[in-house]
Amino acid sequence: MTFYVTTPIFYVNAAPHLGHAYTTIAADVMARHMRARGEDVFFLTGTDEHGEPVVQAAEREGLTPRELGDRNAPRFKALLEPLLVSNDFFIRTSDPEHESKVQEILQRVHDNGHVYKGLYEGWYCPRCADFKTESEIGPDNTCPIHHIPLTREHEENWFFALSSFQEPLERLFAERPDFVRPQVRANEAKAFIGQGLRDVSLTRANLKWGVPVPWDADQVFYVWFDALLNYVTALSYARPGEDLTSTFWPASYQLIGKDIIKFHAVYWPALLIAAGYEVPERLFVHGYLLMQGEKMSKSLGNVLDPFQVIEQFSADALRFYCFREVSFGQDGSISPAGFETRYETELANEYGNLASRTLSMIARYRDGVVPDVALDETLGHDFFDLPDRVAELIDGAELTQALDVIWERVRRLNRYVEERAPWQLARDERRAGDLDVTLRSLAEGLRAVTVLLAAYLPATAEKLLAALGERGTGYALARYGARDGGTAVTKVDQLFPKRD
Ligand code: ME8
Repeated sequence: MTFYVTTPIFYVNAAPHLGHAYTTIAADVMARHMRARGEDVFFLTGTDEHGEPVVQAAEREGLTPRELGDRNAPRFKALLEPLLVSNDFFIRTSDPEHESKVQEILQRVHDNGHVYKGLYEGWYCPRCADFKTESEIGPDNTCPIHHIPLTREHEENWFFALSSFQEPLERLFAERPDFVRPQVRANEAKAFIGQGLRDVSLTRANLKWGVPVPWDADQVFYVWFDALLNYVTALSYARPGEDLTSTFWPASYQLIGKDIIKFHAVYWPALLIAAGYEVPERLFVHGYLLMQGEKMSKSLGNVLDPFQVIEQFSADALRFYCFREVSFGQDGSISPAGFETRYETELANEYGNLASRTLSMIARYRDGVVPDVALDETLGHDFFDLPDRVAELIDGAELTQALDVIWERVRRLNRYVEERAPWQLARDERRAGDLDVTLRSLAEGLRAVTVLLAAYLPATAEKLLAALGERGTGYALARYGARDGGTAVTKVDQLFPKRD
């Protein structure tokens, strides 16, 4: 089975912030989890380099848009390794292969009869690169997202006949209730469609920075159509000499923030149908990371620098915090103080201590070898459906709930240590058998949760699984009881050291 997951491609008008890292980590958690389940995974992320958002930022900095892209795209790319993101490809929409594929696909949309010349007259937000409909205009003709005045546009463009997809889109949402998740976002998209779709500019006349329109040398494609197509074009050139389109399209999951739902839930499926492609299987729309109650965004300036957070707390801690603190799908506030608390109470005290106590007790009481005895079935009862439950939640992109059910088991193991008090059993020779069962059961439970946590905490899991004498990370190892006893284990250094 194949699994194709994507993030939005981010504008290169500024450096990446934690909001961008958030979607990328989410996609990475899904990609890692699916790889462990044995799926053939392709994971795409990248940068959006055309359109006004980039042109205007470049002007402000006294650079050409290409120079700005060449400066900022590497900053987005450079974030991936420290974040432990395992993407298979990084697309830039300035790649010549992308540009020529966009031309080929949109020429087909034109030839299929979905494009005509017309006059655009209306309101436009240059930060969103969005032609706003009446219902999307804020007070005094401002952008409700960026709070800047909208510009009045009057342009002769080539139009995409979006209105002719009214019925196919209504059918798509009716037949596939899971196409857009969570439900509230599907309802939003349906409401937008329900107002009646209007045709939309496919090209721009007053802009030079974009993919040239093959049938009209005076125009470039409107940035959103060029950008959306990245999800398809990347597959045609990500692996030199191979075209992965038939293997991975339609995408299994496209993850986006709620700011760009109209483009992905309305324009995108219509464009795909017009071009003769299947629509993605699922679109998951997450909420905003908020700082001091406001969306974290470069225009508001309330951003956290992910590089700094990684340096301070580690990539694993950041990855964990994002999904533990904010319910994936909803808006949620984050703060440096919140990081601190979760790091100490959950990662260091609950998980880190569980790991170090378990391994050091096996070292001290059983010379570092997991006793080869039967498992404690009572504990097994709390673990038996765990891998299936987590898989089911991740299949629904419920990344916070999946982490919650794993964490409940981390806490269960800590309670088990307290209940069994191995240090007391160790004092009584007659209880040696009980101590054996306890230690083996703890080692099994610890490995099971760690295999499941590997998607969230890849560096920690790698260290801990090595200490548990485990070489694989396959999903079968998430089952309590998957391994016999007799394995040699080693102690670990503190997994989450105290910070100054
Ligand atoms: O919209 N909380 O790019 P962009 C959560 N280029 N997620 C956030 C966030 C926050 N505070 N801030 C940003 C564009 N994001 C287009 C996309 S796709 C074909 C083209 C994340 O740089 C979230 O995923 O403005 C959001 O949708 C995306 O960054 C917007 O990035």
